[in-house]
Amino acid sequence: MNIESLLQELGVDLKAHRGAGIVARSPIDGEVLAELAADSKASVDLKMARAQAAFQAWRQLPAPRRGELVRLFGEELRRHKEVLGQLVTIEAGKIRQEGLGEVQEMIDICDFAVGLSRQLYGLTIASERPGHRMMETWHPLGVVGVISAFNFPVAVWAWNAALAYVCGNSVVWKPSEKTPLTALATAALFRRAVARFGSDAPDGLLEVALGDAQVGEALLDDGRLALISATGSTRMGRAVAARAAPRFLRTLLELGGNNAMIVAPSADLSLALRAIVFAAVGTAGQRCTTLRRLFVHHSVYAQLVNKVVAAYASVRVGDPLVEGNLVGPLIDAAAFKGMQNALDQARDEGGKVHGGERVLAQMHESAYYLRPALVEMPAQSAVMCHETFAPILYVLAYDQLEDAIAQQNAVPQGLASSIFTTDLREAEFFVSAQGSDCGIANVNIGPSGAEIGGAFGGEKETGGGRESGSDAWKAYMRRATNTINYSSALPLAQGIRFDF
Ligand code: UN1
Repeated sequence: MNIESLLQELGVDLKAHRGAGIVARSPIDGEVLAELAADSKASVDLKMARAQAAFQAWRQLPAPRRGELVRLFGEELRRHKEVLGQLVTIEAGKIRQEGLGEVQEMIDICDFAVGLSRQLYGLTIASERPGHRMMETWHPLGVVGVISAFNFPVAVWAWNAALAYVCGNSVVWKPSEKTPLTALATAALFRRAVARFGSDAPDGLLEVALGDAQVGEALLDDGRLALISATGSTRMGRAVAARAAPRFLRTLLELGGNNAMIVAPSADLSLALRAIVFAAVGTAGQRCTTLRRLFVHHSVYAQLVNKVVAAYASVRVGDPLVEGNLVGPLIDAAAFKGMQNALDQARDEGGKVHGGERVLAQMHESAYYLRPALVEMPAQSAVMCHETFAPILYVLAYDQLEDAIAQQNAVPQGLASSIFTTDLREAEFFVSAQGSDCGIANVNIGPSGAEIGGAFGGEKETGGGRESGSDAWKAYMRRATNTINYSSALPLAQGIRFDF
């Protein structure tokens, strides 16, 4: 199916978006998919105005009614799962299974948010004063800005948007300039849901602003923005946080990861092998949760590493639209260069590299397919402390679990981690306060592929934000503490007397 008919099926009128500034390419073959108009400061201003007006109307609707819009949007996603999933594959390069999984993740968060629309609970709190009651009320926040990354071009936006909508907010979305088409398609499906919802849905609930960092800056500098939720590199997050700080703009940051797995002597090695390969080479190593560092107990090191080397050599690399291929292309030439530089540095630091070479280059001159790389390292050196967004897995042997955990934690990032062990003491130690310092700490599954029901995010340079499940919704609302006096006296708290 060609791109125009795919987009048409999803309700995108490409003609309306054609212009200069953004070039959408498919990493599958490097070909241009569309040239699109980028937003300007002036158009961002208009979109912010529409979103602000939408917020003022939307916040007046009861939350369960707002949930109905998210329910309808979830229906549109279910109906278009195949097509949108295919577009994700074409634009981001992830294999079909993962493209479909991404849309399923959107559907899941919609379901979650619909239920949540009846559960935006506050507390009642015992007052120390007679005839008084204290309570918390959660109110809609305002216009929520979402900056999303190419690697999960639509699911991570959906985590934010589905919650933002039931919480009574409007959304302005700046997708990655590498994946504008999936954003336009998602917005078109959202418009269909709005049309079915009825006239109480205001215009401007979702505004998409296309462009590079300047568009992000225009968003951040707009006083009407109430929250910026940004996913991407630590470098990007630093720039966002610095720009947000002077006016105390709320931020929700989901930044770099440098995720690890520990394989203990008692581990089920066949499970560990499957988890390693999915977590390290899935999405061609371009998930924020991708497994990047593997610590294997020396007693099982040779056995496990040989199996991983064999799996890496046989895993099928190629066109992500073709069933059976498990590793698609890297997003672009810069990602390829980044990977080669990291491998060179790893060699300089004493690493033994298996794989990592470019393949299919004659067939696709401007696309970057690679055999995933496994690098045996003598120690955790500088290269291992950086996140390289590519399929490189560094492996180290360890003796003591405490040492392995200390090394796992000794990087600036703190997103995802896991341990493979059948020893209860080791498993519990790993998830204890003395164990993993990450926002995600798993036992006997890999660090990637989280479900939406848990809070997602990490510590340290990962930015500290939590998105998707659990009580992440609180980031999208403002809390008011109300103290209500139903007595006919005015006692002061802390026993203070103030008589006049
Ligand atoms: C991301 O890479 O930004 O846990 C998100 C996972 C996915 C989400 C990844 N559910 O791997």
